[in-house]
Amino acid sequence: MGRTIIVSNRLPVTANEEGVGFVPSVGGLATGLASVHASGEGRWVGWPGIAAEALRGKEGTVRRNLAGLNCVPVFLSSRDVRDYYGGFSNRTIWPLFHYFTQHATYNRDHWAAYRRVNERFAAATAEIAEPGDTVWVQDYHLMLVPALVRARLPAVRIGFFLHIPFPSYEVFRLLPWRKEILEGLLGADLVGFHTHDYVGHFLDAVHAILGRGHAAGDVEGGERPVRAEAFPMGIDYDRFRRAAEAPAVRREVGRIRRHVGDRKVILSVDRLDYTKGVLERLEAFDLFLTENPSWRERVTLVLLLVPSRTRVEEYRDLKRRIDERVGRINGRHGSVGWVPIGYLYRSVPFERLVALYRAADVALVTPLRDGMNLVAKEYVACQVDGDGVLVLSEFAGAAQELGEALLVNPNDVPGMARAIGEALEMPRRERAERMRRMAEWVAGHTVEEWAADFLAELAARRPPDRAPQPLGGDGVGRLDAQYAAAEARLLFLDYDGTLVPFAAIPGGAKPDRELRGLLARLAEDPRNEVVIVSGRDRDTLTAWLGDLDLALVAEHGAWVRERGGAWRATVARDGAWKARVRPLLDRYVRRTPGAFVEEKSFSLAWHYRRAEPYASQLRAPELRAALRDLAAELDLHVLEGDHVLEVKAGQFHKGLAAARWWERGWGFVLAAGDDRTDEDLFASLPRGAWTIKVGGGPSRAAYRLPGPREVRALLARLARQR
Ligand code: GDG
Repeated sequence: MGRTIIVSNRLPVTANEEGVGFVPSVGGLATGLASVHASGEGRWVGWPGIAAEALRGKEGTVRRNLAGLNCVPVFLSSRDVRDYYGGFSNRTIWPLFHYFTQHATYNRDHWAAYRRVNERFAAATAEIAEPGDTVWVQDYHLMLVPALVRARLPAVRIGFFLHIPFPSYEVFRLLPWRKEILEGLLGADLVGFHTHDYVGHFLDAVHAILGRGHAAGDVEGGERPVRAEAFPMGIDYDRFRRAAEAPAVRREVGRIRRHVGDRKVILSVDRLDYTKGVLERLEAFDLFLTENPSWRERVTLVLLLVPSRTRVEEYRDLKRRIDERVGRINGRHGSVGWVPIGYLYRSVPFERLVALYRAADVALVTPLRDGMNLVAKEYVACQVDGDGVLVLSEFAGAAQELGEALLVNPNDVPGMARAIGEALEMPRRERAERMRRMAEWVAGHTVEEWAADFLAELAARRPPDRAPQPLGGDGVGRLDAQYAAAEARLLFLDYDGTLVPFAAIPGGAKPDRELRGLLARLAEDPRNEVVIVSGRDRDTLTAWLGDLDLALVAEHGAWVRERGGAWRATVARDGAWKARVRPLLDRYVRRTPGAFVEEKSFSLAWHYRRAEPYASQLRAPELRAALRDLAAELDLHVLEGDHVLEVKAGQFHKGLAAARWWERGWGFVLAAGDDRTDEDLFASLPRGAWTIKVGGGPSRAAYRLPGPREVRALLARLARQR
């Protein structure tokens, strides 16, 4: 196995201005990935946390010193930091992905900086990555990096993990650069999120915006398979557990306890951010005290807020409002001997944080939106006495794992006030039972396992070299040579998506002059047999191509017209089944705006290319399921093509239809097609045939061409050879 290269906005260490000293960053990510990074030859690519201007002339020293820690710096100027980090990352993506659309700005300069900086991260990564290495990109600052690295190193394994929520399609689509962001992410082999909801939202967006569906989390189409999956991040459970039991922390807990006397302690810990729901939380505490005067003087809320993004207007404004509200609550409810809210606006050392966790009777973790929220898990890990109650927002990713918490809707202030009361008055046995279950979960799903699971899934991804190879260079030379040398050549060409691009309605894909000329020239050569193998009906093929000297296969092999011959059916005709199926398809047409039914002699096709992607994404699987029983009863086959479900009776497919040409010996056989029905054709061909998948997605074909334009270019070259 190769090395693992982690790529994140920040390195796990921060440089000082001399570029010689480094302070470790202690966030959850740094600890979680420490084991990955420490093991063997790994590298970590990121920003050393200090603007390039301050390090001018010392870059070499920084680079060398960081190399000793297996770290590779990406230097960012203060302008880069302002526009890429403070700008696009934190004023566009952060608010939008947390559903704060009112705070999101759409600034083109910020976007340009984001692209530029993502390019730089990709270049730095590509410079050190080798075939066999695994690249693991972290978080919303670097969403373009997977595709940018892929463009430079097609064979490397790339993973991406998003630490914040992925919003629903209706919110994501507000982003002017939504397409670029998705394409950036799809450069990865595996895209990870904290919860299944986020995975679902991401797949919805990929389908609606890029038109690429998915089967059980595997995104369809594209050059390589891409998988989206949930990997809920955990914490370093043992580290918190050990710290909570350490003598120094015990002493600190004793001091806190002595200080608050027999009052209950409610704890709240966040980075100061509008997503955290601090104002609503304060309002709930206020209401709780108003409605429950008996609790006055008997409870203290410790509000720990870590300063963050202090230069951004919204954050300064929020800080002012929190200060005011804390003052108001303390003024209104407090007494000479009791301050309801102990307010700390700073960061505290790790041991002190752990002591606060352990001392707290209740943790109030009520963000309006949070990707995961590690504070909730850390609180659980620190309850070494098996006591304590967690009140948790249902909008934190953690809520999906910690179902024994008291779950609240942070917008429902009275509901939160009630939950505070419930938490304070919960019987000891119930508290212990709930905490025991949560602790078991947190202990069993640590951050180390999170990283290991993600990397194991990434390693299990199908190696890209088993997919069709791009047809170019050497391949083209051999193909041309074999064609030139062959006395008898057989060419199977699918029509829609292969020779012409898809049209919104089936009638819109008529062959143009260039195509007809091209086919005529190929057919003219006495050594060639050209067969158009299509899903279309006979009449259309006759009208469009009937005058050329071609063989035609219609309706996926149900009809064959040899050169100069007449149409002949390959299966017996019995249309009785249609009367049963048609009403079902019609019902789904009425329920799916834009969908329509095409009737062919042996089949009925339900097309949804023009349908609203969101609706068809719901309806197509529903219809497929509804057809299943009917198909079993009437002995029908349901085929899935590109944006079409087709029902047919009898056994016929493109591969069976092609068999009639095998009697003759051929020196050159080529088949090109773009959808699933062409896979039957590819599978039926003898070894040595040139099979070409047109467009993205997995295929049995040996080669791949991007689209109809490239197919035509290939055919034109062959036609010129004579
Ligand atoms: C993202 C997502 C997701 C806090 N105050 C102090 C302190 N902390 C530590 C906590 C905890 C971390 O900061 C905060 O973790 P969160 O999970 O709440 O949020 P972020 O890491 O900022 O952000 C989030 C996470 O990524 C992981 O994927 O859960 O949803 O937004 O570890 O302990 N640490 C110390 N002093 C403090 O005052 N020492």
